[in-house]
Amino acid sequence: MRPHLTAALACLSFSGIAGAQAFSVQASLPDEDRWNYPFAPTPGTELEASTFGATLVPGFDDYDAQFIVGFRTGSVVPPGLGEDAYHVERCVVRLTVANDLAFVYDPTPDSFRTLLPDTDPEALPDLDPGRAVELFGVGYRGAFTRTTWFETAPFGGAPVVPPAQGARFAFAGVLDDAGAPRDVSLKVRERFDADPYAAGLSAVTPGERVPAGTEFVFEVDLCRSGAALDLARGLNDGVVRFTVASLSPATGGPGGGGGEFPRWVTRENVLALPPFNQGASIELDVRVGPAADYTTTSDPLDPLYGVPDGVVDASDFFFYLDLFAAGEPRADLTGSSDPSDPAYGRPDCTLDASDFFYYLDAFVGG
Ligand SMILES: [Ca+2]
Ligand SMILES: [Ca+2]
Ligand SMILES: [Ca+2]
Repeated sequence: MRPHLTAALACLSFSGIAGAQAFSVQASLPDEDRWNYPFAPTPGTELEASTFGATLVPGFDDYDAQFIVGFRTGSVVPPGLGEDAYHVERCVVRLTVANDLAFVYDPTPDSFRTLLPDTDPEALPDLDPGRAVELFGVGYRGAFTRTTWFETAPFGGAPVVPPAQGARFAFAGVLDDAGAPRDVSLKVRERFDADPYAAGLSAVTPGERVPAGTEFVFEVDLCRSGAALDLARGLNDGVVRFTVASLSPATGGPGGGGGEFPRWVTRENVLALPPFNQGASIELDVRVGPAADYTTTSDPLDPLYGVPDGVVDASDFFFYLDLFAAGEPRADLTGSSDPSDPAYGRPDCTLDASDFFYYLDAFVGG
């Protein structure tokens, strides 16, 4: 059976797709970072970027001060192969806190209900002190797209409510089930819970104040809020970006005035350089090419075992069977076996029969 399958599939070649392999993006500094705040005096070149909320304040977004970090990936991961060609298997972003003991560590995002006034019938108490630092994607509006936006781009267009509500050209976003970006900047007023791609975790004890120099680690949940698709689109365009945001309380005034909110080290800060290396960093592993391509060889002793080669053949099929049988997260390829379902082809962190049938479809279709 096996030799026959090998022969039958030898004609399935994808040698026309350049760079169909696995890649690891590692950057200790972003290529762009920006304090994405309507009143930033020198947007894109600040030495620190704060994140805080203007929750329920008319004229401002709930996530008022956001921080965008971006990494150019085109020199490592070949761009332009189509979003379906990028199978992200891991993505971790790290940031470092610049201010000392200014805010309280909360590792878990709070419901929007905890930010409503007590008199609101939907209000809930915040049972853990502080507000989480959340990692979202970036959505674009107005004149900008992922490929045209830049670090020092203008903040936004005409506000929905002056001076700054609903105006930003690049906003904290998630992807909905259909893959369309949704602005989460006004989530409290719009009354929904936006699932971030990740919540920032640190070594600080929850509820304690965070010392300067503390690292926050964001392990992207690829099954959440369209994160995998968003990253695939970014890799296709040669740049991946994230919005860091927190609904930390601010007391008003320029730059948030006072308040219990974090400030982050930007790439322009001397602390971002060696030996400190406190700028935003990324580690991203991606398999590029046909979804069904996992390996070059079926020989576990060959160094190319588990290295995709752009060719889909029987060795890939048996490799996938092993992954699937072992319950490996890498075998999770879809949330549905129905091609008309938006979850088709998008990992859902559940390994079941639909993944296996998806693999079969991908294998037959290349
Ligand atoms: Ca909390
Ligand atoms: Ca292969
Ligand atoms: Ca699945």
